[in-house]
Order: sequence, then C-alpha cells, then structure tokens
Amino acid sequence: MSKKLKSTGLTRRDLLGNSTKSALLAGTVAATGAGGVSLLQTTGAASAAEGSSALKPGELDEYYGFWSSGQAGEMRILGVPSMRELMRVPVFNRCSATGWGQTNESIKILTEGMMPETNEFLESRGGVYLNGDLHHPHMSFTDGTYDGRYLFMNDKANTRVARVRCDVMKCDKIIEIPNASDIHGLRPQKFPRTGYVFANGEHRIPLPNDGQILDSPKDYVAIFTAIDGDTMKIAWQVIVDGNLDNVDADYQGKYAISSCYNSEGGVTLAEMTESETDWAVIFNIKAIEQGVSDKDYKEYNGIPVLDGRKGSKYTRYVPIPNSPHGVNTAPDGRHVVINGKLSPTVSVIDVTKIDALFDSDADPRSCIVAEPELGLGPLHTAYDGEGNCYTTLFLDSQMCKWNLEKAIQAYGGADVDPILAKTDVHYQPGHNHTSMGETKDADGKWLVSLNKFSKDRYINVGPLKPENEQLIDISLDQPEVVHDGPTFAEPHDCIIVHRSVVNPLSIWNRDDPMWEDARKQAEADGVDLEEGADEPIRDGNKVRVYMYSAAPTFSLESFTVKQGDEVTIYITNIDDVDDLTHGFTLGNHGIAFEVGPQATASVTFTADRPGVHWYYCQWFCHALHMEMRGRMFVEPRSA
Ligand code: CUK
Ligand code: CUA
Repeated sequence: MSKKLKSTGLTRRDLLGNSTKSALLAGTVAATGAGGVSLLQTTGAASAAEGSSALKPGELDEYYGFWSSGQAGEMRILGVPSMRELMRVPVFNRCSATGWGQTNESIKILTEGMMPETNEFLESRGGVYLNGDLHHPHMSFTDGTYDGRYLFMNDKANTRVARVRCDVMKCDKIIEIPNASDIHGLRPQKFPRTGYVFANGEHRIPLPNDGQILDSPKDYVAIFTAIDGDTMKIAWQVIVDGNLDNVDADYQGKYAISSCYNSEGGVTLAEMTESETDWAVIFNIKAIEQGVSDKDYKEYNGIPVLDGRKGSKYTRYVPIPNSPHGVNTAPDGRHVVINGKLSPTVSVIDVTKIDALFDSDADPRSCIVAEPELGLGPLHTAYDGEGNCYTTLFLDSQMCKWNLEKAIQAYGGADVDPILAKTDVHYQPGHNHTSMGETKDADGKWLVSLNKFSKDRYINVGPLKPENEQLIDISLDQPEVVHDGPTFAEPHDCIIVHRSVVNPLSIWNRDDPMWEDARKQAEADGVDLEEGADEPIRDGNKVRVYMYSAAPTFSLESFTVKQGDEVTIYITNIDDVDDLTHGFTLGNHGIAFEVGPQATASVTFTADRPGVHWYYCQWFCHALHMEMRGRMFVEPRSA
C-alpha cells in the first residue's frame, strides 16, 4: 500500500491522510468510499420539490443554458429548468452530423486564426485539429449584463479561443493564442462592454518556446492574454509568476483577477502543491493599456508582451490559501470570491480596496475583507443577487450556501456564522452556476451543480459513466436538488441566460458572411448560387459543381467528373421554411454536411474512385426525403 505513486513522490498513505490537500489529491478515492459516508446521503428532497422544474410537453424553458463539453470539444445548448439538451454546436471538434471540420466554410474558420507554423504542422494531420478541450463558455456583456451577441470559449488542449455567433448559434472565429500554453480560464470584460476577452495560459513554458530552453522550469512563464472580442485579434499579453488558472473581471472595467496555483514554479505534483499559499494576480487594465501605448513591452509573434511578474506596475499579487481555483465576481459589483481548493476557505476581495494596492505600498492582503471556512475543496461560487453565495465543495460533495455580509462581519471579529445551508450533491461538484448569476441581473431562481461523478445515480452503462448535473432550486431557504441530468464528457462550466436576451434567427440570411468565398467564386463563374449550374464548371483539373436543394430534390440528378479531378460541390438550400434543413452525403467519400434553410455550404475533395457514387440528403426534410438523391459519375482516368 505504501508503494510510491509514479513520479509524484507521494505515497498512497499520504494521499489518504487527513489534510484537505491530501484528501483532494485523493479525490476519486474519497469519492468511492473511504470516508465517503456523507456522499451516500441524499437530501430526500427531490420529491418534495418535484414538479417545479418539470415542463409539460410543448412548454418552453425560461432560460438558455450554454454548456461546455470539455474534451468533447463542442458547446451545448440546454433548456433550463427542464435540462433538456436542445442543440450541440461543434467548435473545436469534428462533427459527423453538420460537417464541421469538413466543409470549406468551417475549415476556413478552423484554420484562418492559426499561426502559419501550426497550419503547416497540421497539413499532415488532415489540416485541422480534430480535438479540443472546451471548459468555459461565456457570453459577451454590455453594462454588466449579457447582451446576446456572442459566446466566447477556450480550448485548453490546443491553446485556442473561439467565438460563437448567437444569431445563428454557429462558431465564426477560432484563434490560436501564441506565446501561451493551454488556455484555461476565460471570461469576458463585464463593463463597459466586451471589449476584452481575458484568457489564461495555464501551463508555464519558455518565451519564446523555440527549443532553446527545455528542462529549465525556472525559465518558464505563464501568459495572460487580452483578446479584442469584436475583432478576435489579440490586444496584449502579460507575463506572470505561477500557473494561471481561472479569471474574472470586475464591474468597474478596471481590473481582471486570475487565480494562480503553483507559486512554487514546480513541474511535479509534489513540487506544485508544496506551499500553503499561492496567490491571485490582479491586472490593472488602464496601466497595461498605458504600458502598451508607451511601448513598454517586447514583441513576440507580433504581440506586445508586458512583464507583469512580481514588482511590476501592471499587476499585484494577493496571497491566497491554497492552490486557489475559481474566481467569481459577485453581482453586487464589489466583491470577488477566490475559491481555495486545497484550503477549506474562500477569500473575498473588495475591488474598491484595489486602487490602494496600486497607488501605495498597501499590504496586498488589505483588499481581503472575508475568508470564511466553508468545507473541503471549494472550487467555484455562484450568486443569487440577494447577497448569498453558493460554493461547490468538491470533496464534501456539497453545495454551501453562505451570506457575504455575514462573512465580512465574521472576518471583522463578529460572532456570526455565515453558513446558511449545505445541500448534498451527487457527486464531486466542480463548477456551479446560477440563473443570470455572473451578471448584475442575477435573479436567484436556479442553480446548476456540475458534478464530476454520477456513480450510482443512473443504470450502469459500463466503466465510463456520465457526469451528473443537478438542478437546484435556490429560491428556497434550504436549496433543494430537483433534477438529475446525465451528461457526456465533461461539462466544466455553463451559463444560464434568460431567454429574453437570446434571439436567434430561424432561417439564414442569404447575405451571411459564412459563405462569402462561395459567393465570390460563383460570381466569378457567372453562376447564381440559388439557381445552380446545369453542368460542372471545369477549370483545369478543378471542377465546381453548383446545386440547389429544394425538398425533396437536388437540382442535379447526376453530374460527371474525371478521376483525379479536384471537385468542389456547392449546395444552396433554397427552401425558405423554418426547420427545413437539408444535408449532403456523398457515399464512400467520407463526406456529409448540413445545409440550413437559405444557407450555402461547400466541400472540396479529390474524385479518385471511378464509378457511380450516390449522394443523398441525410437530414429528414420531406415525405420523399429518402428519394432526395443523385449520382456522381467518375470517369476512369484511362477512358
Ligand atoms: S475548471 Cu473544471 S471544475 Cu477548467 Cu473551470 Cu473548475
Ligand atoms: Cu432534403 Cu432530406
């Protein structure tokens, strides 16, 4: 039993020891039994509150939930409170249903924001990354609340940030973040608007990471990035000490705050968790913008990179116990909670006390106004807009409801207990989120607890089990779990947005920029996309086929190309009907994609298999959907 765990330097006994730190490191072990008694208790409350989240068939949800999907790489849309999954929006992944990662339109989005070296590197890997690790989806803000324009999200796996247009719920930009490694925490600027999207490079790497420095961790740095959310260009970057984890912005538009673990600068688990205190880094946005205009930076990959390490005028480092994780700004516009993870505490920063840290030699800890001890493994905190906070306790498998004002009084010496309630969740919660909770319009109705393990909550589907997302009614004094929702890999985070903020189109606009290239090419070929062309247009060995689709036919029942031709097929769905999507699947060519009403989509491939190949519509559109098909004839090279 005391066998060393590979490379951590910790024994199994260490892991099962009594401290928060070792208990958290043992995470799953604790969850499966050892000391897990409380995990098996249920509130028994589900039946009492049953019905409050249930919608009758045909009833609509009050909120949109925008969900991450972790290593699945997509964004998901759920209805809240029903917790019905409504849509999957491919972003960093390759999607068989929609052709994301295969259509020319999506490949352009997946590649145009990448560094040239990366595109070169990907040539041999199909041209695009096939995976992503999407943790944090967040909506753009205006004046401290959601404005329904965009959703922004990170890819931890391949150091990218993406944007989804809320008018069509499709990704329209993906950029690679140079100089950084593994974008983790991501939040939009809340005030005056987004504005900046702040993105944390989690892992420390050499700058530049060109192979000159290798196994010399003391020379690695972490990079904080500010992206312009309107243009999706990088505005500036800041070098910091420690590993950047999560981030949030204030409601004044002055500061962004990131949690940092690994103040030790270690590279092994034992090294990274050695010290009892890490820190939160506060970024002074005005000072950084001044530094950029004063040219107080070095340029790497064309980006101004400022030095924000300890002692810099751009940052302040606030000591926080211990390996802090979530950073959550309260809707009161004043307080920011940093969640202690390996410490049972959360630390509350008062943003009105931050100016003094930059203007004087004030003790960085002087901005801390409360530090309540909540339980084991606090990871993330959500709000109800009435002064209460809801913190996930990973190890305790609980959500802790506590009062901010009481926590401040207790920190000041008053004999009050800020903890109002604890609700068991099942099991091991990471993020949680409340309805409109990260805006000044937090409304205190619902909370979703994103639990990492479901264990016994569902019938067994094999060794790989779903996660469990629980809906909690927080309008009650004692919050109650009212719904279990299984989800696949691994939603870290979600936001819950009132439906009045989100107004997507039902039918595409014909002049949408998504297929700008197709429009230009058709114009050059003298073709109207909505009318298609009777014959393929040949241009050397490049052949362009223009078709429209109208239920239940494609405008071409067949077309002929030669073996070896590089063929581009453009499909325009001329149906002008709500929910009438067509598809185009070309058999035995690995080609399939969606064409929404009034949209154009295209794909390019080499016709290297002589013979007859059927194409068909794979999106059920009509009573004669099965008949919606045609043939591609590929003449053999010798013919
Ligand atoms: S992190 Cu996953 S539980 Cu990536 Cu937002 Cu905290
Ligand atoms: Cu068109 Cu099915």
